Amino acid sequence: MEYKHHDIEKKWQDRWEKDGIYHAKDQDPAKKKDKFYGLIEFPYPSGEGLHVGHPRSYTAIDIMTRKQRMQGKNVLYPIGWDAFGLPTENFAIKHKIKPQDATKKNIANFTRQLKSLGFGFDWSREVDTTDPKYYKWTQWMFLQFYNSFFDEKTNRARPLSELVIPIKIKEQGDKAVVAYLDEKRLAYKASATINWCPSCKIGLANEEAQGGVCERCGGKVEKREKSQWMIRITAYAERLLKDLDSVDYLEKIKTQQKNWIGKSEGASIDFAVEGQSADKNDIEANITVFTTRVDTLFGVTYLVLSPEHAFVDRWLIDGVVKNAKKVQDYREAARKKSDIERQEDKKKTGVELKGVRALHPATGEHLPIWIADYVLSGYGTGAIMAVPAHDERDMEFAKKFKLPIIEVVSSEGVNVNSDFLNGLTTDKAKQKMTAWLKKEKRGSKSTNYKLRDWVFSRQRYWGEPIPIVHCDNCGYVPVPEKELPLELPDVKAYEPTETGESPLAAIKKWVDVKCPKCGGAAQRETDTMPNWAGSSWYFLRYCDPKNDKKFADPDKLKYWMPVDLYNGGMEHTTLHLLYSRFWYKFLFDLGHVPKECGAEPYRARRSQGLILGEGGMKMSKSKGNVINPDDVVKDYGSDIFRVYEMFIGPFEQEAPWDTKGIEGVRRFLDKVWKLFPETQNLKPETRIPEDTETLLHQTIKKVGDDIENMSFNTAVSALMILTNKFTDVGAQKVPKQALENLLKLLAPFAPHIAEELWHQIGNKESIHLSEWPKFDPKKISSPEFELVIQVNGKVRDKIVVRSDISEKEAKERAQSSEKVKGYLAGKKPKKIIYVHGRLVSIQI
Ligand code: ANZ
Ligand code: ZN
Repeated sequence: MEYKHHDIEKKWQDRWEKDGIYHAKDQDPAKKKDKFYGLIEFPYPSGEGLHVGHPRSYTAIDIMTRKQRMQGKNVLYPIGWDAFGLPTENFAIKHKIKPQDATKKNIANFTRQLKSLGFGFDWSREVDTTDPKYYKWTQWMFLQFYNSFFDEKTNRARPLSELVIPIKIKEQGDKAVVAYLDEKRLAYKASATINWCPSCKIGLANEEAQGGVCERCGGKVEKREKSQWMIRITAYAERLLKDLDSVDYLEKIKTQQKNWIGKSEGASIDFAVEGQSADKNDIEANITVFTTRVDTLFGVTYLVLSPEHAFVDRWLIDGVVKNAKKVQDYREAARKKSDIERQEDKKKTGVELKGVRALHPATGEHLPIWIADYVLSGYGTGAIMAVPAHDERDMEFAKKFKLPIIEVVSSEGVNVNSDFLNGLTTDKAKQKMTAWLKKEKRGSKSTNYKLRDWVFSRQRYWGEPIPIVHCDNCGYVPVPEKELPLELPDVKAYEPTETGESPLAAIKKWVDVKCPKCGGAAQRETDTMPNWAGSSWYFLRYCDPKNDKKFADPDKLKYWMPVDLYNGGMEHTTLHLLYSRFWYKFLFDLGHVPKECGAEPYRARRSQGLILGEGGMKMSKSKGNVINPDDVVKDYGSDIFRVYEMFIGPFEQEAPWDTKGIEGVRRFLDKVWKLFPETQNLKPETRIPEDTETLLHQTIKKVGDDIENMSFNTAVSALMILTNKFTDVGAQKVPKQALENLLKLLAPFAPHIAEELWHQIGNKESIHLSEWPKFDPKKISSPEFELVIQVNGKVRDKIVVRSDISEKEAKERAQSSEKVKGYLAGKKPKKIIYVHGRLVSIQI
């Protein structure tokens, strides 16, 4: 009989579903040891359908969870939909349909595709971020952020109701109290310079505008001032950084997160501004800079403010700047550039602010003040002290504008031209200068992070409505919890408005509401959440997906969390992975995630390499080299597809699609298939040839280890070698149990064919619930061997030694043999050679 995947794959998929063999069972948290929670990034159900990249990640974790299950673990391997987002909205606009309907259709298609691949997902726990029953909790969590503050003393979030309001503030009245509270909230509204994509008409977080281009459309991003909801992720910068030490992530993932958080230790220094107040305590009159090189203070020859710096506005208004027109033009030009362009531009630009000067805190010298776009407004204090001799950017700038350059660190690495710092090494100079600044009250130690607060507003339709109402009397008022979910209304048109407002803003009936607090006229917030919101906590919902009283039952969280293994794309390292760690820590702080779950959501994180098109080009519609999983399943079946995706190359590396490679896998599974039909009367008592038995045990060990190490391609090779061996020996000469072990090892990779053959040889239960084979270490390699000892080319003795004997020990043992001693007659050998695992040859 021929191997026909069509005949068996659908059959087993239906049977597995009917028997519910992949359903995870909630258990008592005390039994936590026996659980395994494997997670893949839930897909965005796009109109294009599944990409061949998706199954690479899903198959890998499918294999690992199947092995865990066979090793007796209670496995949770869930699936769901990260379904809000712009592509669906744009698709809906173009085809004049509702995003809701487009999403439904896309999910149905993805479901069909994923089911055809035989993944062991627990479909009973499916979640969908666009389902109001789900986003009710996303909105509830937003309100938790809104109603919390970060307690610097205990380094954790707490309910705003516990915040002590200073008497001074209370005395100023209600307005001051409200302002004080608003300043502390973890979700807050602020006018921020945001990355604005003029083509998508949407504000983007820094993470979504990397390289100065819009992550969604690839177009150029501009700067724009807009009032936005923000989430104070920066409060967690230190914990997000430090706790990386406690998790098992790929090293490159840790590095990327560390760089993104960008901790930088230095000092802030105040430079008084001449002509303004010279009072040292009047902070308003000081330009504060952030520097990592206080030791170079004597090398400062000018200051640079970012063009957006608030002082520039003030001086323009006060009329102190003599060249106002030039300054204004320059600011306008800077606004159009992205931060990346500003940093990377080698051609420095800038304008001196004529009419204001700063005073050097140590020498009292007058320093010119410039604005230049290489100084960013969002980092540090938005102002720098320029040390052209030792900072490359300042050097380029000083050369261009003919500003003085003073060397203060010699090539020997000690300070020069630096008064009381002369002769000190950089470290010592930093210490001394920091102490001096402190004593003079002109500066202090300071730590900066590159991480920015999370821009949480999107001016689009297809996202979770932000559950806030604005009332002229009461300010921002949360939608009462019992009114959640605040559902998206039906809209006629989904296009963003020309002004950049969300389409929701155009629905007066939805916008106008009564204020939940005072009952007066109020308006709903029309911005929606970014699609990173729903994905920040979905792994918690999987633990208890149908709960309508809580986002998840604490006992269920205690049992399942943390996720034991999370796999996903490298492109999500600084976005989703960081956001979700933060979101989790916040819920943890408030006690919504129980202590027993641990401070980190994911114990381990891995990442797959991209699958490229044939020849190694990135797959893309425009190149016409996209491989459609449906076609592969139709032509080859899902088992071959799965095995091929694992065999394509090392899991963490990119790999090009190769039709010849998939043919090779087809031959392999054909061989497995052929091994069985002639074995109707397999004899359990058959004695296995010794070398075949050794290979079997070696393969059990290797496949097991390889799966744990995610070295799937080498595991597949080992299975191929074992199959060839069994074929050569002939199935009749191999005991039934050995053949069963081959099937068990194959089952996680090719679940359908393994199940079919398993039943053909008489088993009744699913192979996926059978026990993972064990190897016998004694049978893997003989632990001893016979060491031959030659003297002048003639064999004089043979001794039995351990197989892991070292060269040194082998030579010593050879020389101390009684027989050999007779030939050596006390003479020192001229030469001794050791041939590993075989002989020692002595020359005298
Ligand atoms: C003087 C100096 C001398 C500096 C020197 C460096 C070398 P990281 O490590 O990235 O934190 N800087 C500070 N704020 C800035 C801003 N808003 N835009 C652009 N540059 C800014 O870098 C800190 C250094 O970057 C600071 O230390 C400052 O230049 C500059 F030999 O001060 B330094
Ligand atoms: Zn009100």
